Amino acid sequence: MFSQNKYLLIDGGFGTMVQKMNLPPEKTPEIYNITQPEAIASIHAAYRDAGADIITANTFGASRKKLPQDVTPEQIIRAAISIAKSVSPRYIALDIGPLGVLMEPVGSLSFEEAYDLFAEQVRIGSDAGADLIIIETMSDLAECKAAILAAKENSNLPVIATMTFDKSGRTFLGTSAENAAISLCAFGADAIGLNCSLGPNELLPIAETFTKYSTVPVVVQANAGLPREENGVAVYDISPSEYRKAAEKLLDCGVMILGGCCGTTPAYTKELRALIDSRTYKKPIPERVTAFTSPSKITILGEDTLAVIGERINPTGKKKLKEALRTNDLAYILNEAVAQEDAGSDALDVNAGIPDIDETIMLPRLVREIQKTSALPLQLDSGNAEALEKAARVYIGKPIINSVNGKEESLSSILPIAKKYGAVVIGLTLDENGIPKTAEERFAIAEKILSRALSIGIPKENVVIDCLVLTAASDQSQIPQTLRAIRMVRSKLGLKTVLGVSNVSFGLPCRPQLNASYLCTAWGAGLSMAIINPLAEEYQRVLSHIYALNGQDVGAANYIESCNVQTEPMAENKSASHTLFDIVVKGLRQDAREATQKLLETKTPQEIISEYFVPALDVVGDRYDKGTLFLPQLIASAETVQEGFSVLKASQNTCNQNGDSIVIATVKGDVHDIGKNIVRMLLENYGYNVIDLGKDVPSETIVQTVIENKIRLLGLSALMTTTVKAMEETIFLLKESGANCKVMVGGAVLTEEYAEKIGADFYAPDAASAVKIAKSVFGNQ
Ligand code: B1M
Repeated sequence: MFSQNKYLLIDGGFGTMVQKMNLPPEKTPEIYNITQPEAIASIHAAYRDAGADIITANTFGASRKKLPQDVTPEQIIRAAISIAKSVSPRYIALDIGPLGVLMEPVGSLSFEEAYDLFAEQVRIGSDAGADLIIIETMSDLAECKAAILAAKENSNLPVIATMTFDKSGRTFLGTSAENAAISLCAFGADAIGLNCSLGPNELLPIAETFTKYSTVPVVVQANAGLPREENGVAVYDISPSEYRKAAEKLLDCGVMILGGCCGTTPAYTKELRALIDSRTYKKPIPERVTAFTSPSKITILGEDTLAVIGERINPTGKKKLKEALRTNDLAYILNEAVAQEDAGSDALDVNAGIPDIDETIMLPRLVREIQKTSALPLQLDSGNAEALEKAARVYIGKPIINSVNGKEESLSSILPIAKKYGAVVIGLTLDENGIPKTAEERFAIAEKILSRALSIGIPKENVVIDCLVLTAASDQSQIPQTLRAIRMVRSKLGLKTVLGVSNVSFGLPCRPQLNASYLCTAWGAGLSMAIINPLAEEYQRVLSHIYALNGQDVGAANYIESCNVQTEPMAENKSASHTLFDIVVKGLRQDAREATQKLLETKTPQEIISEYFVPALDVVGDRYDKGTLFLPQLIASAETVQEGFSVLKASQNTCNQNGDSIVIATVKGDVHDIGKNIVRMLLENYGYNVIDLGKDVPSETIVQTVIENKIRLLGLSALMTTTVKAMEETIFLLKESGANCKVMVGGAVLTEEYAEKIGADFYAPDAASAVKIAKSVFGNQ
């Protein structure tokens, strides 16, 4: 369908059309497939008549997770495809939207659960006669990967995958456009792109990034401009002809498949039809880059740049790490991850290969845990194909696989995994005869690995060659051979290269200095990635020089700064110096309990909250606001506080209850409950009986609880400008009910004046003032 290299047109904003029809309300629009088939068919017919090649069946939310319990995906999807068929379009797409719950590590839905839900939709849709699958409006790379894999493994249909971006050019979970383009290609979609959120003008720069990097056709389904509210309904700010003008620029930059999203009626489709019929598609030539990604980070290897792969999560020669792997000491391993990230690594090597551990369980586990804490891309390091396959499957992003080699067994077992998961694969220049002595022989193995990779469809840029460092102590003549092999691989094959650098000095004195000099030399020969200990001071120094000279350190700013300050020697392992503040900022959940417990020896819980938890969360919130840290890290920090907080709670003496009851809740739409939980702890400490209704609590539930329990003091918390409205509504409802109950409100967005404006009786800027208010209300101060 996409290989014909011709423009294709998808229909437009289905929801917009449903709204216009004023149908009787339903829990989800997919139910209309059963209750209003004629109406749905008429929408499809209108888009078909306007010229759409692809009609999107009404299945966006048809997963078991989102549908009401009394209908099944089977009923909804079969009905939807049959309605779409009834208008005889050119192609019918099974539409798959997000599941509506966040996936691990940000939320609680596992990769396997998400996969199963998508697979069910795919099997039904494919069996019912869909011609293709559109996975759309995704903001989470993990969810997108689960959906694409489910589509590919459970059908033979072509798959379009599109994500949705905000004005910052990132998805809601922090994935940039270039990262999304490269990752979605790696996941194996047949066409990729963007939909929803913004209009075609605003999406143009993102589309340009997609066409720059995508190796498959690019799709754009923009909204009809930016929405504004008119009489409670969203209206969009550009007309069909303006949309066409903007879409022309999208086609100029190489977009092949156009369609519409919110606000685009058949009138827009008609304009797009006329536009694409007036042009011939010219396939853009993508920039073929060697890149690896995680949800919020991407590294693209340049011609002269050097990327650092932290080697400290590889147990070879590391007693403590071996012990940590044996005893499941994740805290130690995550600390290593964070320390290497802090030291400027671009990716982390992850290896779980010790004799008494099942790598097929441990490697995917480490991948999941490290991705919860570190934002860096990972290098999955194993010779065990099954372990690599399992780890690559759950990895969120485009990983590096370390490694394949020239042996037949390795080529036939590892390359298919690299192909399936779109990974960058490291090829070691050794084969059944061991490591060859000459550069020419190593080059020949590199050639063989590349040709085998190409033969199964791995693109050239995804192969990186390791020309292998031997130790100078055993054979000095081998050092120039490796460097020559690097030069040959770079110049003759045009491939990037990698080395485990530190091996060079084995058996010699002053190893760090020798390693650093060798790193410099290898970079000069064309090294692209160095697997090293990034915490070693000598490496740090040489890297700062390389970066200053090759422009990775723009304007040599970091280098100049480092020359101006008296630096302290780098500790071998920073983890020992982590304070509770650092632990929260870094989101090191596993360390929070011990650090909190230790602090309790010298500080009160209130001091720990105000000196460590709150300032650390402020730093995290500030970085989130500035876009230097993303939702997964925000969540990791919040969960770290919750861990520490549970220690504080357990440390509190059970108090005599004074009998006075207080209801507290975080209001509807708001899930921030750390502050409210602190207030609860302190109130309980002062003997109050606290009925904690939790977070995201509807006004009605709060008011009902107050009335039923004859409560005299209600405490409400809200942290977002958008949820203060729910607080106001709750107060209004409470006053209207005539309950004899005072209301105190708290939360970072509130002020004294605002609290008064929304009808609260008291404003509590912190937990201590909440206690003072309670004392004044109950007259026990
Ligand atoms: Co989010 N978040 N968050 N967040 N989060 C904020 C609030 C934000 C300011 C960050 C930022 O952009 N700089 C921003 C809100 C912007 C705004 O509206 N102005 C924001 C956003 C945008 C979001 C999301 C929309 C992000 C997204 O998904 N794209 C999302 C919203 C989800 C939702 O609620 N629908 C979201 C999600 C999350 C996490 C889940 C990751 C996590 C919350 C986990 C949890 O609470 N279980 C989280 C966190 C941790 C924060 C920050 C970093 C920290 C909040 C906090 O716990 N502070 C926050 C930035 C910041 O505030 N620095 C941020 C520490 C706490 C002790 O302070 O709650 O103020 P506070 O409580 C104090 C006082 O205010 C008072 O006493 C407490 C103790 O002294 N107080 C009361 C509070 N409640 C009281 C009630 C009382 C009395 C006193 O009576 C009952």
